[in-house]
Amino acid sequence: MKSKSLKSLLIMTAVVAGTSAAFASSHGSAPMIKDDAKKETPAAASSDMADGEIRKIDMDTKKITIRHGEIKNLDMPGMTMVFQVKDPAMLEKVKAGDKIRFKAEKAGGAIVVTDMQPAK
Ligand SMILES: [Cu+2]
Repeated sequence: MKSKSLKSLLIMTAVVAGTSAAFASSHGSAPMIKDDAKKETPAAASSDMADGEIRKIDMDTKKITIRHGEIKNLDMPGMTMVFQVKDPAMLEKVKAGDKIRFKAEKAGGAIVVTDMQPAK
């Protein structure tokens, strides 16, 4: 389990690096300007909630695949990835395709969704 988590982290790092390179070459400076504007926005109470769209829910392994926007507290850009959940009951309230706002934290080498609510 531990080595698998590490491998996921390495893959994620590679994806992040690849994404940055792609932006630099094909999108010019537009994404960078957008990032800067976001950082200057005063932080609201909900600023550590990330936007996401559920792609897949696996009740057997208690894991959820989310295509998510930037997760500021994890310093993570938008991507699609698998999360563990703090409470399996969270998975019963949502379904694939749902738009959500959620909070994720690093816990024991994994990234765990600790809070999730429907996006308005
Ligand atoms: Cu991610």
